[in-house]
Amino acid sequence: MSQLYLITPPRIDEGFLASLEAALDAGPVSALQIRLKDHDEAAIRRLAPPLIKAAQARGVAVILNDSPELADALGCDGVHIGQSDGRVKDARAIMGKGRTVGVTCHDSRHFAMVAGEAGADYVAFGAFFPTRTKVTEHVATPDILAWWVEIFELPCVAIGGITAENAAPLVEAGADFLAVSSAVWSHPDGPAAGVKAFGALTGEN
Ligand code: TZP
Ligand code: MG
Repeated sequence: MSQLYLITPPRIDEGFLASLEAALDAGPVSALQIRLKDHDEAAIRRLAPPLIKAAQARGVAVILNDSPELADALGCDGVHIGQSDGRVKDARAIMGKGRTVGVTCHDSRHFAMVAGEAGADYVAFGAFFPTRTKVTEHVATPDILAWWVEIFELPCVAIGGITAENAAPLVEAGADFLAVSSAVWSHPDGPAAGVKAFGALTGEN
């Protein structure tokens, strides 16, 4: 069993709050990553607070992508940093011990071990499947998850093109979290149906 970790679409408008609330109320969601790649910082500062409030009110941890400084300023529960977003140590200094620092590790065992050693709270591997949400530079396979969970206690996140239909091998390999964007927001029957579709994989049903 894995937990669902939602990622916002890269571009949103004010109407996204209703979609988010519908998704969060549809089934178990453990974390929300605010990843607004198509917006500048001023827009993120304007768009993020209602999303953060809605998620935190439901006990969902809010992780901001890219910037520990902004994550802290906005009152997020954590930050997700890429390999070029600075060091885990610096993110930790800003976020403190009580909040989450997650690290993108692509398909690299080396990056994951370095992140774990530096004190990350989770490592993220991907992309497992073709995705239109991010340009794919690295492709991961489920064996990296199986290797990680065999050796380390630190949670691992699977990311990239994950749908309710293709996720089973990732769950079987031991992914602690399935990080999902378009399979929820672009589900033909809407975001609530998108979350419900993951029910059997995430413990609901
Ligand atoms: N990192 C690797 S793939 C990806 C990110 C942020 C996008 C995930 O979105 P989707 O729509 O679930 O493929
Ligand atoms: Mg980044």
